[in-house]
Amino acid sequence: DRHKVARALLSVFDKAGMVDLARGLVELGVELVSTGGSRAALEAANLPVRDVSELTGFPEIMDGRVKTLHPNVHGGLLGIRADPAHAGAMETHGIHGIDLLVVNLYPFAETVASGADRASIIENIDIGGPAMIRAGAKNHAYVSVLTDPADYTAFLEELRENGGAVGLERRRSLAAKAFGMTAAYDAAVSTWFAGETGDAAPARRAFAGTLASSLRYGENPHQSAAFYLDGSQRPGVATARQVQGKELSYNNINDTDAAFELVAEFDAARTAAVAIIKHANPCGVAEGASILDAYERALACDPVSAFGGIVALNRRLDATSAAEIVKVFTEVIIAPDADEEAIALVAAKKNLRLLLTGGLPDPRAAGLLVKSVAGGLLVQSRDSGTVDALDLKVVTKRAPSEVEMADLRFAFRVAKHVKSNAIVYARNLATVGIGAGQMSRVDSARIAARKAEDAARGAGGPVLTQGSVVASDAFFPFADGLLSAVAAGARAVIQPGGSMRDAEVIQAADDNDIAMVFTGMRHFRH
Ligand code: 93A
Repeated sequence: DRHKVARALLSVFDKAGMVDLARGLVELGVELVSTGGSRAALEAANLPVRDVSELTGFPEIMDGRVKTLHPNVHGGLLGIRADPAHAGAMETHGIHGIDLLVVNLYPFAETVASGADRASIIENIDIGGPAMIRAGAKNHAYVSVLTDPADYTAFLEELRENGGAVGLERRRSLAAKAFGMTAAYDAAVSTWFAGETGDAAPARRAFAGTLASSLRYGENPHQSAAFYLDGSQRPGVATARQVQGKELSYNNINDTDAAFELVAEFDAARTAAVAIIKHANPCGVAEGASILDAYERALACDPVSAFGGIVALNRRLDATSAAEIVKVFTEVIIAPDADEEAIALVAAKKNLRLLLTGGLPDPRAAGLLVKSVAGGLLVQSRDSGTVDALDLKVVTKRAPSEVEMADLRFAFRVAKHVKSNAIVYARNLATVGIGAGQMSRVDSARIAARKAEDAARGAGGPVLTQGSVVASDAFFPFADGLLSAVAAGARAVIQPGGSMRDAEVIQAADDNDIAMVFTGMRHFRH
């Protein structure tokens, strides 16, 4: 099952290790063929090499878009030497077999990551490289395909030990690696396109991603887990710099993402905002005059749940805020940036992770969300709806006051990031009670109100739902959910509307002098 390597085609973007490999091949009597840049590098090292144009009888054209896409190359890679018809075709057309292919591709993901323009990104979609890699890997019965410079040394060693021949086992494992590489490459291209268009349908196979890290375990210790990058470079937990602290766990990553996407809903130029997250749901969110002010008000919503939580900021972490945050046991702090003094304060808590993202993700940006179900993947565009873009309609006799309106917008912004059914009470641009993930909306309303009572008891202060506003992520199917909010003391309501019983719900609001606005947009989240 050994196959002698007589001729090699080298066409690499990343030239690392190529000259050493080529020198070893020449010493073993292998003939080298190569494309423009690779050939120049080999010639500069004084190695004998023929240009691929000699093989094809065709120059590189269209700025290199067509250089190896030719039957003399692909016939040489795909021909079954032992098949008389294939061998005859090679003879007739003067096609010489290629036994070794050394290729690595145009750096597509790196070009996207560098922030390059569309034209450069498109130009860095390698076509000829993957075509050759797939051809050679398919014909691994004869062809060895090297796609990773890390494999060069061991490959040369095997050749040297076997008189210039390579075994089937290695050819097969190189083929497996090659197809994995081209699959991941095309997944990155597809993910980029889908991210641009926000259209989920073409992306059904787009989620190979690039392995960022193997995690110690998954949601539970008996589950294995890994973290992949999707190449979008969206600022957040995947691309953040971890300044300090323990390794992030699966749950940390999930919760930190929820926290940062929520806080990114608040334009940092307009206001400071802080979100505290537990089990992917917020237990306190507030805007504030400063990060410190926002943090203190967010914490007041549910200080019991905030223990062991994740804190996300929409602005730079300053020293005074850091000093307050570290007083409460916190798993992760994520912020666009941090002062040196703040970093020093966090350093006192060795395990606390500090993540700096360099910026906020755009809440309106297109992108995809993926979730697996038995036997399938569910893919959808991200919920990029924001309350700012909505046409809010007052549906009650009483219109909300200006202060109520600001609180309603705030509450609806938060409700988008609370698992359904979501009920959010807010007052003075801070949450005062959050009900999440219940099977009935009335239960979410009751839980939110009860949490506000608990917080009031803990603080020895008034129950803050009195005179608050309330947001619901979806319409109230019956008046009972609204009446429960009224009972808790809410004075204004924001909800999508659209229930069969809207009239009944509006009537209940009017009977209680409640101001209500419809958004026309639902924010389910599961
Ligand atoms: O532009 S391509 O898609 N068209 C081709 O025919 C082709 N053949 C090889 N890109 C092509 N390649 C790629 O060129 C290889 O995958 C490799 O990354 C690069 C090597 O070019 P050079 O040797 O000129 O530096």
